[in-house]
Amino acid sequence: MNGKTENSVRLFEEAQKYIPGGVNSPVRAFKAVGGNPLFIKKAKGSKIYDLDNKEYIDYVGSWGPMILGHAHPEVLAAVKNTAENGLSFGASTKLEVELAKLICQKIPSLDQVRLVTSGTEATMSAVRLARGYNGRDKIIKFEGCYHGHVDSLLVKAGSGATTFGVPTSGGIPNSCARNTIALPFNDISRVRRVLQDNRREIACIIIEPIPGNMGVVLPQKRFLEELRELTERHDIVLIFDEVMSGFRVSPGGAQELYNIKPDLTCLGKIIGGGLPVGAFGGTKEIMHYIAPLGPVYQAGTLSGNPLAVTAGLKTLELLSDPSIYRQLEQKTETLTDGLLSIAKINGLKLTLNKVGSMFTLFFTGKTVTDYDSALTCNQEAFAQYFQGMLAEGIYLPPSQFEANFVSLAHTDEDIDRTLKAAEKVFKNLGMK
Ligand code: KE4
Repeated sequence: MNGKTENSVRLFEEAQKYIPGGVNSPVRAFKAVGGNPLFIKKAKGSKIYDLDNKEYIDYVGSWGPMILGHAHPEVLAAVKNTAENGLSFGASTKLEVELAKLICQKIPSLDQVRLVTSGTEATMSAVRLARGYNGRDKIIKFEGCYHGHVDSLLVKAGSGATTFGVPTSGGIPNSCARNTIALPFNDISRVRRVLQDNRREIACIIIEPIPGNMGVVLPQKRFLEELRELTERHDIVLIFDEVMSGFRVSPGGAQELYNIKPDLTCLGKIIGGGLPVGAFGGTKEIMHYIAPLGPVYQAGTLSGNPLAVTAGLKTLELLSDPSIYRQLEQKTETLTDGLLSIAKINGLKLTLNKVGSMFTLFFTGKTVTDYDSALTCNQEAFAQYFQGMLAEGIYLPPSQFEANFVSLAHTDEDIDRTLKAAEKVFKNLGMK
């Protein structure tokens, strides 16, 4: 046992008595990388601290929300202030109107948004809305994309589903899965063929415009534009799942970066600033199909919760200086350029994909443009890399099929320390 994490080891044993697998979300279990998951006591800026007070430079960032860094003083102060007035009312508040308005101002494709409490709720509701809007049943998603644990979307899904080799989850009735068509990302000819064969049967196409859940993969030239052209031609609702990329890759998300206007957008993570907020939104024409205006039901006890909305509002306000995204990109570029050159010096053939401040280092010499190429990675080598970096005080996502996140709080010194750790780890790996 690594003496340094004995309190985490002990608590993990206790946790497994009361929580399946000892975790409340599978990817936290370290199953893909081995060893004992860490239990975190606190976090500040770019650092997290485990129960044994060991400090780590954190590149998980709660899987995306902590773009400003952990425990930002202004976010904490705003949440504490709101908490003084009560936690939840089950009635509307001014705060949720302010957040909805700010999101619509930042993302021009949104006339309206509905706030929910997770990315899963956002994507589940968006798919139901698309089906209710055009009365069709079938949906298209892309292999390796993960849209939360929604029955109809847990087909060839990425993130934890791929990490544990169950891209299509148990417990999903055939009647549900058979309406979901999973196609290779970046393959527009396959999309074209499927639309020909399923004329007027496809309700929506849902996509992570920049997938982060098979690791980070970039859309190839014109893929997204052609997808938009095809969905317009076939009257199919195009849903951008920007739960991860929204407010991460640019102030207006991937749709701003690639200048595409989807019909619906799903958001989460950063818009909650670390507290539970998701959202789905789009054109008034479609959004007016949602209850209480229209026939598509959707609801939530804690939707628009004042505390969560406060954390999201303050986070988005602090992100409103566009120069922030250039700073994030520069930090990420220094780190990723360094990782690749150290890997090369040690004879490691690795591929790195990045957009803005999210990136993935793939343990394969192939370029990674879709799910199949991502699956060529050497997961054993990745696990050794993960554990080696952890021993050096660097906390990475515990799966090859996830994104790393750089925050505004990551300093040049953090990046230097990370690259020094990589020098040691890659040297050992290179000798194997
Ligand atoms: P949540 O229900 O976990 O808030 O969001 C689901 C979701 C939807 N869409 C995208 C593009 C996502 O990345 C996610 C969730 N991301 C994972 C990490 N890849 C959350 C981490 C976890 O499952 O514990």
